[in-house]
Amino acid sequence: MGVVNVTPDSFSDGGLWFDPAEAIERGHALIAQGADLIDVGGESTRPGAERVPLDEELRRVVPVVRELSGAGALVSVDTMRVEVARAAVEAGAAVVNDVSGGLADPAMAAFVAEAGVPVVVMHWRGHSRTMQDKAHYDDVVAEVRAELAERMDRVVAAGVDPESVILDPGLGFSKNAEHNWALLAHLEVLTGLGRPLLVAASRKTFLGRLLADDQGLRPPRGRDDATAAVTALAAAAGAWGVRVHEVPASRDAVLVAAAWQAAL
Ligand code: PMM
Repeated sequence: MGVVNVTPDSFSDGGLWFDPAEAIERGHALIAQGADLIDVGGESTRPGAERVPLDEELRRVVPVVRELSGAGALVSVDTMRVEVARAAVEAGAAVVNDVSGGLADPAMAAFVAEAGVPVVVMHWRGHSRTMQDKAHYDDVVAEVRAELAERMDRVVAAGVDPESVILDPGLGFSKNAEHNWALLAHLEVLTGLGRPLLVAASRKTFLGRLLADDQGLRPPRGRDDATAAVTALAAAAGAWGVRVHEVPASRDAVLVAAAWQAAL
């Protein structure tokens, strides 16, 4: 899954694809590089971010979804708002990626059920402004598993076909580096929920911390090789997909993992 953030302020690529024409071009480039799915988002969810007004999110996302879907791409819309999900699906989006797992907008699950599209249900505990205050766990792997199972049950109770649910541990969302590594090291506990698992480590701060030197954290664009390493390990551990900003190295990593698995 290649990321196109149509935002001025996302932590690693904010402003780069804010102009719709640039975002569309970026989406085409990611497909040419081997992305199977393009994730288009108009609201930054970096820690501390304020929410974007609905009209602005619609203005950012819908033209990009329409153009890329119209050109034959498989597009997911990264949104927590049912109005944006609805407009994006009408414009051709094939998947709804709701980082709140249906918690932010109580109407989301019923819409996804009605639209019959797959939905990414991510582990989330609250909006960006306060999410890091909720990064407290006794056993992060067991708690994320239990909360993801509960989110899945909620969307299924609203009518979503269980076969349409993709789960995501939500790396960095109410989680510190130690929590992220624990989740990555125990992906089998999450794939054990029986649904495809999406892993989105790309360029996140825990990688910057891993690669830090005396200048401080490695900046986001210096984290792509580490991202590809996570891709290889996640793929080998049975992840269904990875959400990344730079596609080529992760595409190759997926092929390596598949060949490795096939030879076992
Ligand atoms: N992370 C971000 C945005 N969208 N979607 C899913 N499913 N999982 C994630 O972990 C996730 C996401 C934040 O990263 P970005 O600002 O680079 O897009």
